Amino acid sequence: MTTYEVNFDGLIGPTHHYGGLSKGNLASVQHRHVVSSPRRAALQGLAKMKRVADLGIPQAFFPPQSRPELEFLEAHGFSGSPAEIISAAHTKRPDLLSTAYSASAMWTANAATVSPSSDCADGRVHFTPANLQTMSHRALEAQHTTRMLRSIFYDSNHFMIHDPLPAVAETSDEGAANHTRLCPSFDAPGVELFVFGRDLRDPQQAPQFPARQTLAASQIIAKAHNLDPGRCVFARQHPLAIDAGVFHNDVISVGNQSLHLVHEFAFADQERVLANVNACFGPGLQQVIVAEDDLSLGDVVQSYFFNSQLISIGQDEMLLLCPIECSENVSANRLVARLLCADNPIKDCQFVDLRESMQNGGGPACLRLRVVLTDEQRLALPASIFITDDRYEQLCDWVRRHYRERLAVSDLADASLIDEVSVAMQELDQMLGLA
Ligand code: SUG
Repeated sequence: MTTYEVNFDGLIGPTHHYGGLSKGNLASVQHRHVVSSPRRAALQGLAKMKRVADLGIPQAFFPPQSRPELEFLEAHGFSGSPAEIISAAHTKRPDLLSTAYSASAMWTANAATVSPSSDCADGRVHFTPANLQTMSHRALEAQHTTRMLRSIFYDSNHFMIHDPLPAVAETSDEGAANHTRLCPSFDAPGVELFVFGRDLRDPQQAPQFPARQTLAASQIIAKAHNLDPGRCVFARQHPLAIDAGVFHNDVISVGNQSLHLVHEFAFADQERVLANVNACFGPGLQQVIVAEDDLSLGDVVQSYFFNSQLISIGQDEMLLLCPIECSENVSANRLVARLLCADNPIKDCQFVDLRESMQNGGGPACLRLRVVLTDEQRLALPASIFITDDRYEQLCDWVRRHYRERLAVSDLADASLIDEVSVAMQELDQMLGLA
């Protein structure tokens, strides 16, 4: 039985724009109200998916969520026809209109925490959809994500989709972006590293920027997934990192199989954390620590080096799929060159242009949810969500026909956008034939 990792990327939605909605995410704040290009964004995302698929690695996607979320606006007191709601929200609360129109479900690393069947006592793949309760535009995703996961991973012999944790401060959860799995091979039991920013029982050194994940949330998920407690490590994010703009752990460390790349300031109490991970893993784990002198926290956030995808391309061979910004950052570029020459499994590095997503703080790794599957589990999924040459062409064509080239925040007031999006989504539903 073959076991491998499948990347599920978020297909970037037609209302991608720069709302400046995420405090603590420097790119989001810096690009507030810049004019976006939904079409370019989606084509960039699709090109990344195609690049991975062309490596022979199974690549799938999740459809975008339908926007605007009119119920959210109604809950804020707006009423009438959709056009009336949009117009009134635009006049009185443009921030809420931007929230209701956010395409943030594209960052599927925040869709759920996933534990493969070899880690879970009942032999099923477990998913806990993230409640994303810290940011109101992201909290809108959780219910829809749960329904979508249940429709794609519908076979309960293989998959267990839990409910999201209660959307309250105590159980604040952002999914796989704060979860790393290390394993000797994909079919072997792994070590699951859960990273949190806040422990409500120990509020020392709270960062100024929001710490989006709580320890309690990570602990509940580990338990619900039936993980072996001897193979789970819980680590607190370094508050300095959060305040430098590292709002998720996948902006400051990345792991794949037996390789873990970690910045010096990824975790508070870092030595102990890495020693614990090493002890749980057993022999064979390679931990590469990147020093602040080699890549400063400022460059970590500017280049998004750690948000590269670290992809297995053969026995003990990996490819680093970096955001193009790494090639433009002197320190990140030097680091990549050094890693390629050093004794580790990274054999190749490629750069990918995802600037539209990056300007909202979403790099290559943010755009994908990793799911380790056996052949049998993969066969239990709808074939229509996998990227083949034909599907890629079909989706690019769909994007070119339905997405706007430019979208300013003021364009969200244009009532015809609702119909445009709805027509596009109906056609996509038909193409995919999902329940
Ligand atoms: O949650 N940006 C997202 C970026 C998520 C990146 N994901 C990972 N690191 N895995 C966020 O902050 C910006 C939306 C706006 O401002 O319009 C935004 O939501």
